[in-house]
Amino acid sequence: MARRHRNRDNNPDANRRQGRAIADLRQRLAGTGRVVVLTGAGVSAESGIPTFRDAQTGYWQRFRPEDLATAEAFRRDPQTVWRWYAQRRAAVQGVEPNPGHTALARLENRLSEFTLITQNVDGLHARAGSRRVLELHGNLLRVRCFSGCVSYSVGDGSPDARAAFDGDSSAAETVPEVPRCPHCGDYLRPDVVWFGENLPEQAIQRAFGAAESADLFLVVGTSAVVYPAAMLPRTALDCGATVVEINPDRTPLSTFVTLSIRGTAGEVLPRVIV
Ligand code: BV8
Ligand code: ZN
Repeated sequence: MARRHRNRDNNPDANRRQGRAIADLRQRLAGTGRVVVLTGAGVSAESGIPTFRDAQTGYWQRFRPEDLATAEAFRRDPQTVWRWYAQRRAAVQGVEPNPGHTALARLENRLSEFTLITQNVDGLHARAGSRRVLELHGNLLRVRCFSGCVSYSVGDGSPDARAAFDGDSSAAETVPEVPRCPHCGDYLRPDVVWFGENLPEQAIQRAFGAAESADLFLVVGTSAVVYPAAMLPRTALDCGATVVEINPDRTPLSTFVTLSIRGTAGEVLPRVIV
């Protein structure tokens, strides 16, 4: 389960600081034109999805995510990598968006110039009602032919699509056969961006365009160590935006940003976006 962050109730000073910072951000939001939000795995933690750097549990303890999330790992051992993603797909479909996700969907409905950029692959922003989401790292709920012939989303009704996800529900117990492309016979693979792979051109270009023209750039729930996504807040800062971080922990961004709010997405965002 995602790490529980230290309870702030027993620290009145921290609470006062957090309260002031939240009021400050609420005020900045009220008078702002172009708002851009970048989210990371921390936004989904309160939905019960472990963050990318949370310790892996059970069978997956022996692997580091970075070692599984590569094309080389898949080519070397497709069944193990496919199974890891099948379990994550099943886990994501078994949880709900949290108040942090729904607050961001509310914000999108209020603002005429709003961009939501996510590193997350869990599809929870869309399920919370966010309509325009730039998914920099793809989406767990889609698979595609490794050679690019075809792609299927969970819920697609075609027999080929259903066959692609057949093994998901039992992925925890059995090692499913990795499904193959019905056109070329290559393996199907998760439609996510692995380490060492380029990000979707249009998504990353639009993300940098938004960062360069942002008035207010909000960074929520990311350790800011994965590139090029981690460049976005710095780009926004360099281009004159106000950059605000929401994270229970410090990150490499914390010293650079205009305001750093120590708190969780599910707790802070609904108090900022009321
Ligand atoms: C690229 C999909 C060009 C898969 C992901 C050497 C060789 C090759 C590349 C590199 C290299 N050195 C560096 C690179 C670049 C590399 C990179 O950045 N590596 C890092 C590890 C140094 N990047 C790439 O490879 C990218 N591609 O550069 O292409 C290229 C091409 C060829 C050769 C060279 C370059 C591709 C990166 C995309 C990787 N795919 N996901 C999958 O999910 O399985 S990234 C993965 O990490 C997830 O998407 C995740 O979102 C992302 C970032 O992590 P975070 O979201 O920040 O999550 P994390 O767990 O780290 O942190 C959570 C945070 O939340 C914490 O701060 C925590 O305090 C906070 N938190 C916890 N609870 C809460 C909370 N916050 C709020 N509320 C809470 N309740
Ligand atoms: Zn194919």
